[in-house]
Amino acid sequence: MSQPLKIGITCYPSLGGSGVVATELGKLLAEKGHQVHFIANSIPFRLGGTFHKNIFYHEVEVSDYYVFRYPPYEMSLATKMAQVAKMQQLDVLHVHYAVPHAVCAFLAKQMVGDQLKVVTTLHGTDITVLAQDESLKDLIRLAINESDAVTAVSQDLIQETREVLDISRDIDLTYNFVDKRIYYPRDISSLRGDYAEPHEKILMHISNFRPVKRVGDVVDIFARVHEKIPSKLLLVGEGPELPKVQCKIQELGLQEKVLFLGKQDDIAQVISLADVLLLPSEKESFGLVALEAMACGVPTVGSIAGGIPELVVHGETGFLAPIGETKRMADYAIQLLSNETLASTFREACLKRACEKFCDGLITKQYEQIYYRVLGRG
Ligand code: GMT
Repeated sequence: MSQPLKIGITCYPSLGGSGVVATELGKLLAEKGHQVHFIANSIPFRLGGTFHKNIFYHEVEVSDYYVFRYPPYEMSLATKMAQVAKMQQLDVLHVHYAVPHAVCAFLAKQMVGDQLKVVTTLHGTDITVLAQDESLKDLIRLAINESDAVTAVSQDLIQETREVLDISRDIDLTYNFVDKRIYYPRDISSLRGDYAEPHEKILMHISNFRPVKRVGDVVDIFARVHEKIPSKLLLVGEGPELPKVQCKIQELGLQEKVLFLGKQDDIAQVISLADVLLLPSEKESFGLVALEAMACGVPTVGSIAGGIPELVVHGETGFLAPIGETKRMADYAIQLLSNETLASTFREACLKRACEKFCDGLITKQYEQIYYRVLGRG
């Protein structure tokens, strides 16, 4: 390996795809011998309580000085980034999300000096939601333009970033990835009976139940599938749309057929229970959950939105239809669930694609190359 680096990572530490990607990347970099310093407001959940060699955690504490109407989190974060960078002599600060993390990294760099290189990874919401707000646009553009390198998790997100923010700089494509030691088809034989009868198929949806996930469509798709195929729907996660979804399930009389599993940590185990994953999102910059499913041999039926088509190959590792076309999605799911040969072909294709295109080793190496490049050691 080239010289080990000292890398600071800032991400949203709670449950969510960007936090998962950032934390798993940090763990893999640490395993490769780099020193990784997480700078966040709480310990990233994927670090758990276990000890990891080469991983350090620096907590951001927000000042509650009485003249502040709102606690100035961003100032505290920028200051902490600069302190850690100076104290630990960080080479690179890798921030996930432009707002507020890349903005804070920009400030930290002003305090530390140009030797600190900033790499920003765009995960979606900062472009697809926040950059639509005119009052934030200039700030997001500044944070992106001032980063030493910018990466985005799909080609679609790169294009949207260029269009929405009128940005012309280079943006590297760094897809989401899965650790193949964790994401593989798990043996669920002793567990499956707790969720479905032997003759029933299992459809699954996993998300944060935000409107953008269109969980109502998940229920519509399931209602149609259930008319033709004995099946259960497992809903994993929690979020603002959950009460509405519960009402819809009651109205359709499907309450015996839909199980709510709440938030789950061991997604590989849970996802291995599924015959099909449903992801009919309105927007989805990549769709990490569909990759997690793919790596466990589970095909996705979903929408042609954002980066999903870059991940799911229509007719090979899943089926895709335009956003909101729940009948078509249901027909695709029925096709998969009623044909064992087709299901097993898709399963094999899923395992192959996840391993070849989105494995941890490949993507970690891409990030390392970007770090060395911005440091002039590429
Ligand atoms: O899916 C979410 O809403 C969570 C969000 C996040 O901030 O963690 O996920 C985003 O980043 C993930 C990791 O890059 C992507 O796989 C998700 O597609 C993306 N979510 C959206 O674009 C809605």
